[in-house]
Amino acid sequence: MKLLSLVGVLAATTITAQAATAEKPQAVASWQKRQSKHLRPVLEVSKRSTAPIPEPTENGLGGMEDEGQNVPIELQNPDALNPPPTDAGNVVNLKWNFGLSNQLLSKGGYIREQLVTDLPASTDFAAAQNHLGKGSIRQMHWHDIDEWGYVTNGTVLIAMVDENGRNQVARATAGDIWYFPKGEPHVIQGLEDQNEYLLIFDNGNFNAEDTTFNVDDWLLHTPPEVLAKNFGLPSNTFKNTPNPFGSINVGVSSNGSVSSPFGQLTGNASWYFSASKMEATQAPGGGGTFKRVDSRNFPISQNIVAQIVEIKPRALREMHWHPNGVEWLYFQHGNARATVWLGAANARTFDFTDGDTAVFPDNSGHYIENLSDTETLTYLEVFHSNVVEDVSLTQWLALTPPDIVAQVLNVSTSVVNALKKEKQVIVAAAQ
Ligand SMILES: *[C@@H]1O[C@H](CO)[C@@H](O)[C@H](O)[C@H]1NC(C)=O
Ligand SMILES: *[C@@H]1O[C@H](CO)[C@@H](O)[C@H](O)[C@H]1NC(C)=O
Ligand SMILES: *[C@@H]1O[C@H](CO)[C@@H](O)[C@H](O)[C@H]1NC(C)=O
Ligand SMILES: *[C@@H]1O[C@H](CO)[C@@H](O)[C@H](O)[C@H]1NC(C)=O
Ligand SMILES: CC(=O)N[C@H]1CO[C@H](CO)[C@@H](O)[C@@H]1O
Repeated sequence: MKLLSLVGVLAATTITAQAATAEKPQAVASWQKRQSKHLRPVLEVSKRSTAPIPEPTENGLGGMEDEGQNVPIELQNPDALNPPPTDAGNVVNLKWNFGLSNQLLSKGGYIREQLVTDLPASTDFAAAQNHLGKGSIRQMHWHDIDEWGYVTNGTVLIAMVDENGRNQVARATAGDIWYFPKGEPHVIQGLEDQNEYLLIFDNGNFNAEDTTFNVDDWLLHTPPEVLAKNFGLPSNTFKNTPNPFGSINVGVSSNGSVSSPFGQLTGNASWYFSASKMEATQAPGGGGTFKRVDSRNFPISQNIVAQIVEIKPRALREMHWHPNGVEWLYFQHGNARATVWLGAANARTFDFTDGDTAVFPDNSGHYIENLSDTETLTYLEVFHSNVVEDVSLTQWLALTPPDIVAQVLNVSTSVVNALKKEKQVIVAAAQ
C-alpha cells in the first residue's frame, strides 16, 4: 500500500477504504516534482503523517482520478472532492486565497488584492493584504469609498486629518483596527522589521469603479506655477518629487510628532480602535471568544464593521444568518469548514485555511466548524453595515411555541424544550 505523507489538514479528510489503498505513483511523482523550497514547512510537517491520496470516491459514488489531480489543492478542499451528501443544487464559488492574487511588489513591501473579478460573489467588498518593511511608507492618499484596516503583524504608524483640521497619529499594532471614511486622507508607515495589515473596501469592483488619490500623482499633474501659487513656495520646490513614488516606498521611521491647533480625532471621533487591548467576549456556548467592533463602540465605522472570532478545537460557530446583509470572511489561522445554505435546496460546503477569504451571500444560513483537534481557528467576520447582527437558529427554535416547532420538525416537545434560549454564538466540542 503506497501512502502519501500529508499535512495535518488532511486528518479532516474522510476517505474510503478503496481510496486508502490506491496506487497512484504518477500523482505522487508529479506532486513531488512540483515541491519547491516554498513548500518546505508544509513538507516537514507532512513527514509525520501517513494519510492516503484523496480520491472522489465517497459513499460508493465517483471514481478514481486519472488526470489533472493536484494533490495539495485536493487536500485543502476535502469537501469539494467529496461533498457531504447534504450538499445540493448550484452554489457558485464563495472562496479565494490571497496566494492566488496578483502580487504587486514594490521596494519596501507588497500589496495583493481580492476583487470581484477574483471572487465574483464579492460584490460588496474588495480586500487587500499589505506588507511593509521597517520605515516603508504606503504613500499619502485617499479613496472614494470607505477603508477598514486590521493589523495582522507588527506595528504601523497611521496618520490622518479631517476636513476640520483635526488630526490623529496612532501606532496600530497586531489586532488593532482603523476606519478611514470616504474622502479622508491618510498615510501608513511600517515601524517594526515586518508589518502586515488587511484592508477592506466597501465595493468589490474597487479597481474598475473606484480609485486611490495619491498625493504625488496630483502634484505631478499640476502646473508648477500653480503649485507655487497654491503653497506660496518657489516654483521649483517639487522638482525632485519622485515620479512616480509608487504605492509603497522605502523610508525612515517617523516619531509621529505633529500638532494641530484644531484638535485631535479622539474619543468618539477617533478613526483608530485599539482592538488588541479590548477584552474578548466569552461565547455563552463555551466554544471560544469574539470581539465585536461596530458603530456602538467605534462610532466612525458606519459602513464596515467586524467581529474577530476565535474558535476552540472542534468547536462550532453555531448555525445562524445575518439579517442585515452579506458577510465577508478572512481566515487568519486554522482549518475550518462551512456549509453555506442559500434556501431552495441549494447548499455547498467549503474548507478554509490560512489566507482564505470568503463571501456568504445576504441572509444565507451557515455554520463554521473548527476542524482541528489541537489548534484554535482565528478568523474575521465583516459586514456592510453599521452593526454586527446575527440570528441564531437554536434561539429562534427555542423561543417559538414548542408544540409548533415539534410538529414542524416531527420531534417531541421535550427536544424543543431542551434547546438553549440564550444565543450560544460558539458551541464547545462535546467532551
Ligand atoms: C510577524 O513577522 C515576523 C517576521 O517576519 C514573523 O517571524 C512572525 O511569525 C510574524 N507573526 C505573525 C503573527 O504572523
Ligand atoms: C520628531 O522628529 C522631528 C523631525 O525629525 C524632530 O524635529 C522633532 O524634534 C522630533 N520630535 C520628538 C518629540 O522627538
Ligand atoms: C460615544 O458614542 C457612544 C455610542 O454612540 C455614546 O453612547 C456615548 O455617549 C458617546 N460618548 C461621548 C462622550 O459622546
Ligand atoms: C414523524 O416520525 C414518525 C416516526 O418516525 C413517522 O412515523 C411519521 O411518519 C413522521 N411524520 C411525518 C409527517 O413525516
Ligand atoms: C482533525 C479533525 O477533523 N478533527 C475533528 C474536527 O471536528 C469534527 C466534528 O466535530 C470531528 O469529526 C473531527 O474528528
